[in-house]
Amino acid sequence: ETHATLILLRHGQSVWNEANLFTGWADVGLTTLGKNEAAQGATALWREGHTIDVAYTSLLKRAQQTLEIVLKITGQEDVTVHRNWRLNERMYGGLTGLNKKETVAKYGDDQVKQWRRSYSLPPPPIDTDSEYWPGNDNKYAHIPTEEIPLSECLKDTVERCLPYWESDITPALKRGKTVLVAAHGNSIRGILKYLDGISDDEITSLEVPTGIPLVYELDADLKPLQMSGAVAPLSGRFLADPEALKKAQEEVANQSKLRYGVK
Ligand code: DG2
Repeated sequence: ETHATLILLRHGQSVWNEANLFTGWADVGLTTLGKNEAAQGATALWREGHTIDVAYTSLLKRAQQTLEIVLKITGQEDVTVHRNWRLNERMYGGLTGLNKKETVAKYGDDQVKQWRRSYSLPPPPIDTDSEYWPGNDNKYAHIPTEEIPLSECLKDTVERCLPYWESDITPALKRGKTVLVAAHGNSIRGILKYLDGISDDEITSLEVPTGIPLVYELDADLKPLQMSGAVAPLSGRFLADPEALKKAQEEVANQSKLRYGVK
């Protein structure tokens, strides 16, 4: 029996998604397409009649903008929004700002696939002199320096995400609330790995497209219920038709395949 509802939403296309750059903690806004994706996601949620009780997002504006669009379009601007760095995208280290395909041309397909999708192999560390090192950004002035990552693999992302999940998101779900989390490709992959108990190996091929809400129904122990229309290994359901979903997921994977597209 459904006790609580969890909605996970990756932000719409960002300026750096469009340019095909590794983004991580770089703080870039949405493109016009990205805003439209957020609006479409909102419409899909509205059609299903979801009433959001509380929302969580990262400290990055692409996720915050997406959340704002969703709350506005669904007429729920009054919902309380909690922002926390622990929901940020995986920190992409020394790859931040590099073009994904140029990086493949330089280091090869396998290496870049490892950097993007391996569970426990982090990308090279960022230089602390870099404008992209979060320690140089006042937004993170409240975080002890030793907790600010120089680079993260998905495992690192899960490890810094889960304490917030436990302390702030779990209590709302335990109280039977409908919770919306507007976050990022890899922070959401981390949450999904934990929620659905996905193996280190299987998580490498799971892609989260931009702007498509993913709905989970949880029981009183916060175990996910198997939803109809869910695609393994997930027990929750993306609000998109299966073909469109598959295409959107393939596009994410293809961002680092040289033979696809121009960017
Ligand atoms: C993307 C994900 O993050 O990239 O950091 O480049 O969800 O914030 O757009 P997002 C980035 P990939 O791991 O899919 O390459």
